[in-house]
Amino acid sequence: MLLKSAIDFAKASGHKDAVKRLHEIKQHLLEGKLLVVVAGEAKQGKSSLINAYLREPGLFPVDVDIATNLVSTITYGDSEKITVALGEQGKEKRKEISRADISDYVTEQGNQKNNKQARLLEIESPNPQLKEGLLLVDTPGVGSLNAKHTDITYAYVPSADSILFVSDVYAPLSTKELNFIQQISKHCQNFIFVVTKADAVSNYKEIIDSNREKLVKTLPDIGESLPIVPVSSSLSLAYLDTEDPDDLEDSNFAALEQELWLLLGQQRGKILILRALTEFGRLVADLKSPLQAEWEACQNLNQEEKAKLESNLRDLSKRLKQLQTDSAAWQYQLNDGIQDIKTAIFRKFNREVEQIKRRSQEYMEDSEILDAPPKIAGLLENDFDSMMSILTKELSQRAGTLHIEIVNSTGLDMNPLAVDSLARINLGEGAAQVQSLEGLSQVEAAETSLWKKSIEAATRGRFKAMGGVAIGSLLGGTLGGIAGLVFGGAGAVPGAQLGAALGAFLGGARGLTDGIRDALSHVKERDHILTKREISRIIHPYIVDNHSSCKAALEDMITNLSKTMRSNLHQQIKQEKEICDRSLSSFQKTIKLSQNQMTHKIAELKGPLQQLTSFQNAAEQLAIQALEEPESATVSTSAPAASSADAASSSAPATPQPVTANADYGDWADG
Ligand SMILES: Nc1nc2c(ncn2[C@@H]2O[C@H](COP(=O)(O)OP(=O)(O)OP(=O)(O)O)[C@@H](O)[C@H]2O)c(=O)[nH]1
Ligand SMILES: [Mg+2]
Repeated sequence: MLLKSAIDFAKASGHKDAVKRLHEIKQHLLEGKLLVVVAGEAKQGKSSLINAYLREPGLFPVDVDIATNLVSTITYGDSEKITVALGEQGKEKRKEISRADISDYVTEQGNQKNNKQARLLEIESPNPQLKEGLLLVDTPGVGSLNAKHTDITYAYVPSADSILFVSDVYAPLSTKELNFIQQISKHCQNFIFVVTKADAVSNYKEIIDSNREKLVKTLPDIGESLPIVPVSSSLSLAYLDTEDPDDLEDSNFAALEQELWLLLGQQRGKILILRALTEFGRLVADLKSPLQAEWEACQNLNQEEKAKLESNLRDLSKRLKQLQTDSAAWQYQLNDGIQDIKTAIFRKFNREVEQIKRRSQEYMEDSEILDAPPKIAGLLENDFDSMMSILTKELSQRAGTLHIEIVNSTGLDMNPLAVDSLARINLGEGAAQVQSLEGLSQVEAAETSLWKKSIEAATRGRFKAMGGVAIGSLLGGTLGGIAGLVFGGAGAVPGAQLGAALGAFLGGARGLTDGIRDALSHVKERDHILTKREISRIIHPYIVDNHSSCKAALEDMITNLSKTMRSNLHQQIKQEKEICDRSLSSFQKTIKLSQNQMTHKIAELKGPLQQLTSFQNAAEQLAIQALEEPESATVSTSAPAASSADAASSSAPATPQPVTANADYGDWADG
């Protein structure tokens, strides 16, 4: 609604640029992908779960034998389009394939040991279940034959908005699964535990209780409250044929969807909305500023007052001009900030590498590994991948914070959502009531409650999803980076860029691991002491090489980050200066008008200013609402009985409202 009114307003007043920007904001909001990664051991029913969720039997190949051997993603598109990325990292080619060909690439049967050199399968589909912006990722079973693809899984996990961890009713979570859960919980804690194949046993309560107990031990802080949802994909798919409401109800998919949207709505949905609101607020402020200047010029001011206003505007323009020079203080602040980030990141990096070294010693004490030395390659690879994901995420978060600090201390970006003194004109009570134009020249950041709250939220990491790293452009992803996303534009860039860099790094690191895996497979079975010595001889140079390639990758990332941030800030200053200059020139023109013309002008300006002010107020209200909403909701571990009657009685089960149209935020983006 709000966006639609704003678009109408901009159209009516002939602001073509603004109409375009508003459409972009709407588009961003609609395109904001919610990334859901489906992970778990082999054969637990991950692909079946996605098929059932999408109500598309057989879309992702399912088998009693190891099936999925490639990471696959699916997201909304106007028509179905299936693409595989083939070949080496960085040099991969994209090939469009048909649905019938999917299993030739994605399954172990069709593509043994991945001899087709596929890296990723991407599907765009007009499936209505995806329309709200979900991007689902099907992954090969963790620890399956295909350790090679864990890198891509790992690249998705840190930016996941939710991880559906899948295990079946036949056995409680194993140690291996719990280890993996613990590993990924460092990157993302937005878990939903899905216990599949609920139809296969008469009572799965024991399994759920046992899983709960184990989760509490593994993740003491959050284990108690994490949702565990039993489902049956088979029943959900059977319903498509039988149309028997009992099947649908017993599948418990309604509960799963509800749990999922609850989580997504709390996390990313909030950020998407805040970002859109911020972009919106900025645009409205841009439109308003020149009108505001004209309005002021028409007021009954004496010469002195007029001169003061004009000189305030000139001063602001001058200050912005100064900010464009190399000697501006923010340039130093940026350099220093980057230096601090670098120090902190490398300190952590060194600690982590030491830990990996220690862990490698521990691995060699493990008889399971001594019996099968190549296993250590996978473990170390995961350790390095995991470290890099963590560091990149931290880098992205710190960059976001630095960006906010700079913007704040230069007073660059007066929070466009803030109703500053400039906006506080009482249009209702006539021209004389107008407050001063000081606002225009106040470069201090507006210290409104919202602004403070936003910064607090950003720096305290209130949004768990913030600072995530997307695999980004590397895999042609639609995901943007997340750091500083709340503040839109600039802050979002480092995240995406870092994501791409991380993806490239993880791809490159594979070569190293393959090398030692081969060498390790030649370690002869001898007594443990000799085996250990030999493994040690092989992995030592591997660790050294990995250490230096990680270091180089981090250095590159930081250098690029600094460049991007600098150019973003320049861009922002330039924009603000343009607006300031436009305001100045409208002021100067208007002030020369005759009394009669001014009366006209005031009548002309009143409507638009009122409209724009109400847009600002509405946007601020929505943003406050989004920020204040309680972060956590109690989450149930409901049994199938929880599924709603609606879901059972209609052919399309009731899906909780998608975040973009969440009732809590109103339908401001509709239309
Ligand atoms: N009874 C029953 N069987 C299921 C259900 N979901 C999956 N299965 C079966 O479990 C087996 C594995 O299912 P998949 O969906 O291929 O499992 P996956 O986790 O994707 O397997 P990988 O890709 O090999 O890791 C298949 O034989 C499925 O038919 C379910 O809800 N009920
Ligand atoms: Mg599968």
